[in-house]
Amino acid sequence: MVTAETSQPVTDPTRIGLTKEALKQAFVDNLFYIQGRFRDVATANDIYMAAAFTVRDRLLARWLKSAQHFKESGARTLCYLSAEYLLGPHLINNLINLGILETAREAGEELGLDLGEILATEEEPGLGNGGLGRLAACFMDSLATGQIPAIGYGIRYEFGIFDQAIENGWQVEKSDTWLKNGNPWEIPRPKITFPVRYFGHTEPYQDEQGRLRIRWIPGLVVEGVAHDTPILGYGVANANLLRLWKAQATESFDFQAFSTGDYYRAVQAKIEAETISKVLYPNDEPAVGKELRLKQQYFFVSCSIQDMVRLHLATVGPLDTFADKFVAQLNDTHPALAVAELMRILLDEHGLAWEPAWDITHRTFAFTNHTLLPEALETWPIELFERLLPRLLEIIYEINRRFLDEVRVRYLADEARIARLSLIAEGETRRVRMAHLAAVGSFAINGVAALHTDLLKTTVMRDFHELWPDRFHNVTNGVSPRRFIVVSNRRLARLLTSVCGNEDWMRDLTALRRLESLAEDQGFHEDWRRVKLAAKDQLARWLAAKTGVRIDPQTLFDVQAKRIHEYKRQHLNLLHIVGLYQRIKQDAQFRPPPRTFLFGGKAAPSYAMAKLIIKLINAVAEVVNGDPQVNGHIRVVFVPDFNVTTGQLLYPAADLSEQISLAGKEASGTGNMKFAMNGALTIGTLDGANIEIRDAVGPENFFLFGLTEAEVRQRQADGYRPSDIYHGDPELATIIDLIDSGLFAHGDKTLFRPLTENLLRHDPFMVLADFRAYVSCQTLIDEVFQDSARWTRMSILNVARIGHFSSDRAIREYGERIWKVEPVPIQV
Ligand code: 26V
Repeated sequence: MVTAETSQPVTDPTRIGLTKEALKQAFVDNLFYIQGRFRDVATANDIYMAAAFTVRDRLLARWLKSAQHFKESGARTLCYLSAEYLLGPHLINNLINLGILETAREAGEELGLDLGEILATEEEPGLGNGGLGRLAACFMDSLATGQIPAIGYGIRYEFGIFDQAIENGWQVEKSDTWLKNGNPWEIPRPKITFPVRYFGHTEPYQDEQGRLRIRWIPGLVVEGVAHDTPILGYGVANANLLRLWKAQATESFDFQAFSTGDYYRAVQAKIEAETISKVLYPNDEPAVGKELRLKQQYFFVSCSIQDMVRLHLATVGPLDTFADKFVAQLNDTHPALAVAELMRILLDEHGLAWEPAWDITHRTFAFTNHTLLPEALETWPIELFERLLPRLLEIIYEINRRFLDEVRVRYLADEARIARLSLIAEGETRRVRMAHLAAVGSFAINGVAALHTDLLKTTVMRDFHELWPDRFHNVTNGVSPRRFIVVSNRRLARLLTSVCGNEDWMRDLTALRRLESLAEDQGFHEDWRRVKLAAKDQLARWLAAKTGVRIDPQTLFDVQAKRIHEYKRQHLNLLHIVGLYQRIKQDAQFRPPPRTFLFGGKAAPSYAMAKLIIKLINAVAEVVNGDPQVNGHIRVVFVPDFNVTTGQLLYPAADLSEQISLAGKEASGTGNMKFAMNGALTIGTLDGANIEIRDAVGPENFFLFGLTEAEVRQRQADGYRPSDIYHGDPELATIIDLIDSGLFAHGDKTLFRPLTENLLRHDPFMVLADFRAYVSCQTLIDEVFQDSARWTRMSILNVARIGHFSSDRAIREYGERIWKVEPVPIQV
């Protein structure tokens, strides 16, 4: 083996060996030389760190070799620009990708260590909110596995997504301190830093050739320092780079203040700089007035684009070939400033003229939209923009001027259309529309599921679609089968491998089609049920240890785990539960199969309604679980702190997956895929990727209910009156009245009023309109669940036909249709 930097062979088996003996020796060495500990005094964290360094050593040669080979091959590199990466624990994933999980377990045993305990010590890097951030992590996994040269760029948040605790039924946010024990996976690169400017003003000047140029005199300069993490592919030697930027004060800035004796000013500047990468913002909170958030966006985008330009100049050379060497994907609008930043660097720093600079920029970027919710579309007040990023705003104005000229000629001065397309929204406060900046600056625009892309074309991006129909694509999301089957569900993975005869399904999930031939096999049914029961049992044991709550693995596990949001309709699920509770108490004949309802998910800290929904789930749980009359029939549990780690326990244990958003609201959903991959059946609406999942697994293996997106539009156009539904459905009325009665609030009749009143008066997500269909569908589910052979067959067929929803497929589609990148295999 040869490293890139010295070209000297690395042969030391304690650094690279994959045998049990080599792993043991490496662990002992690392515990001593890196952690500085003897075994008998080593803490759990010391042991975890020594194990992590042992694995990291084995990544390094692959990583450096990949970098060297990519450089030599001149292959096109994909840069994924994302404000979020919700990676989940590294150690287990890397052990699996290296193919040494069992060897490591044995090595641990011989050293008297339990690998399970070591794995449980890792604090997951929660550098994302939910779907969008986890998608970025799945994509990094699939890029490396697909051998595509790639760099993921983002922010090294010191505090990731908050940890959720439940106190008295309410969500309480605790700060996430994932770095407190050190992060063995990252390598800081103090020499790879870039300055990022803020505030100040711009001024024109003439360069040596007599051309007019613009100079930005900043009011604040902050430095971004690269922190690199290797991302190894599964079963290949390719390892890609995840480069996250940490903000620090520039040295010169400190110096200036010190030399005038102004110590506090220097410290202040340091704090201000470091604040930029301090904390992850909840992405599902409107961005109003969040200056720090715009600072963060520009911070990581500027460092990343400067880094790409540096890499290009150092390897390939002239900037006119930049877009041949790099293609950059904008993960939503958070990195949309990259369009203006690349223009700035080409114009101001490299003296290019506008047209060639725009040509390069436009060939570099592609843009993914992840939501249609109008309140989620990012815009920034001009006033803030102008103050914080004066040069960027000038460039955006010029992009807009040229763009609108094009529109004016094309549509013969259609002023209304020009106003709709403009990068600047006029109004009381003028604002920059980030989605428009991303769209104008990109050669491709995509949605994340078929329905979502169609809606994108006909609603929020309609004018852009009319202008440039060929730029629009759909790439339906996918999830990593390594993370969501192999890591999460070892028993299922073993069963799948025994059926397939090998592990190839782990990188070609469509190979699971083979399972179809066993869908009726009674012996196989037993194996299948045993795997599911074991996962349910594991969740039950974990939950009991963690929260003291006991659940029965023999009951139907009905799970809704995702961010809490009204459009996702956790409260529709609750109405069904309250209805069941009421009927079980009042009708001794009514005894559906016992169910355990499990919820998991975080609410944005300032989203009062979502927090009230969490409170109601816990309040219903308290009454239902405490009522001996319904014990043994239904149980309700809120699983605290839903994240990648707890998700890994929930997905395998679910019998039923709740995907019940209002049609047209969930762009794709990816939890729907994770559950189905683990053999859960879905109850779902025709929303997001549910539609494609249902087509793939077969409509007979999917529990469909609810209005279609077209019906939703029609009902709303007709004037939707939720109170009519309440008055026309006595069972529903009883349920809502029960919530209002104080039963779930120790007599307080007002606590849940904001929720019930909203449902009766506005019901923006049409919970009441879909209630009856949902309950009927749940009744059908009770029936089918009692026919265990039927349920098992449906479950097997879901897994057999879910292959399309692997992120490997999604990455292949991006690579072929959008990025035009080729695999570059690395040999160990
Ligand atoms: C942002 C906001 C901001 C204002 C308040 C409401 C709201 C709601 C959601 C969001 C998140 C937008 C970005 C996002 O995470 N989208 C998710 O992306 C996933 C990956 O493509 C996709 O599966 C989910 O359906 C989509 O919600």
